[in-house]
Amino acid sequence: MNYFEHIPPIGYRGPECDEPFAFRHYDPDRVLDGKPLRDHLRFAVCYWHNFCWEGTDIFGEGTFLRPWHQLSDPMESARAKMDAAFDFMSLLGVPFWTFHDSDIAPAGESWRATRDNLERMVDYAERKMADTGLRLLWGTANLFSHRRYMAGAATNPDPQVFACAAGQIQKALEITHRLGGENYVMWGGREGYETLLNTDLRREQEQLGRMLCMTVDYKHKLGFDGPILIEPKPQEPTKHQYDYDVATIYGLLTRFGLEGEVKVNIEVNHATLAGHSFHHEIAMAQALGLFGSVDANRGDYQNGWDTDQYPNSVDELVMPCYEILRHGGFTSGGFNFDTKLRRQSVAPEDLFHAHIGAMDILALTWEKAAALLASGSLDDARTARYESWGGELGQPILGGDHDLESLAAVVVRDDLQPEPVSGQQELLENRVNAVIHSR
Ligand code: XUL
Ligand code: CO
Repeated sequence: MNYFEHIPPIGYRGPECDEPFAFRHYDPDRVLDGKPLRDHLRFAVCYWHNFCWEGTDIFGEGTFLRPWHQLSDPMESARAKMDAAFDFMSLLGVPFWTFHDSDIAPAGESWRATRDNLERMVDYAERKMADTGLRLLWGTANLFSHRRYMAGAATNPDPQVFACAAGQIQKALEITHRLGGENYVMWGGREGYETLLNTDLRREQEQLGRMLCMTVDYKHKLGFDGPILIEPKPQEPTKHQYDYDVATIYGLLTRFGLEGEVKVNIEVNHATLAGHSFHHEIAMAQALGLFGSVDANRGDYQNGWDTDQYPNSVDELVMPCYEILRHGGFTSGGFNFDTKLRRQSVAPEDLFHAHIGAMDILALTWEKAAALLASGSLDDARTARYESWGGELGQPILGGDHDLESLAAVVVRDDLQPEPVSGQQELLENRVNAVIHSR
């Protein structure tokens, strides 16, 4: 079966090209600041939305009718799905992929059978990765789809469910390590509550802390040197999720002594669901030393849920990209497209149009963000704004040489009457727009 037989490999053809199966901005070999764009952007295709999801929604059946979903033998179907996935990713020319354990292998009658199926599919993936050169950005365990996890995985009231989740994490981390994964992701879609009427908040958060500590311990035992990344999301599917946003995760990590061990995977549409901008979440993660990776997508301004659409706006992405670049760019992370087609986009070609557009927009944005950084205009303004903290009043305050009484004495002695200074927001917005709209 060759589902994408009629599609050519996607290459860079330049901004004037109007051929749909080509990149207009993403030239993977173009060197920017000594590094090819491929290594700056570190694009990854996600397995679940593209190859597992059948185009269902809560009211409607699957619309995609992918051939690998029509096969009756589950392992044959898993192999056909993996063939299609690797064909797609090779034609698209992304360097990385991402998956959940249950995306790549079917569950068996017992845990032993499930783990055997997974092992066989990992063997298959290992060969495909060697043949195509594709690498694994991250792996993860699906601890939210099966009905046993309806009341949480780590935060479940039943310790047997906690144990099942631990077993899945153990195996998923082991196979991520075996496949050379660069990170391991934990998204806690069911780690939260539907109602406080039946929930012991303190206990559930302690259970979550225990699972995180066990995961970090096992990572060290395995010798896996990539970071564990928690992916914040405030709600959906659960009414309230404990990994609400970056700042909340920081609180959990310090509570359980895991600072320095765990970072974050920030998803655009999760940031906006939390009432933040994507820029805010990136900046907060950088400020707290937690930045790891990005699930690149976008929401819909009219909908209050996670629509997981493909990124398509330079204006919306330029400041987040600038924020990533300002702190040195990606290390182990990258841009993973945690994105799904609209349900009416039933043609195989639609998977290409979606990813080509997203990769082009991010490549263009990255160049604009690099130009903004190189111009120094925002950094200069920011440095100037805080300059007096380096002076004779600011230094001793920060150094701990003052207390409230000594500062009160300084205020009275020098009769301090500080003059407000312009924050220059509009000027700075104009500077950003000048870079976005320059040729
Ligand atoms: C759900 C979501 C997940 C994680 C991995 O909103 O983003 O797909 O990225 O479990
Ligand atoms: Co995600």
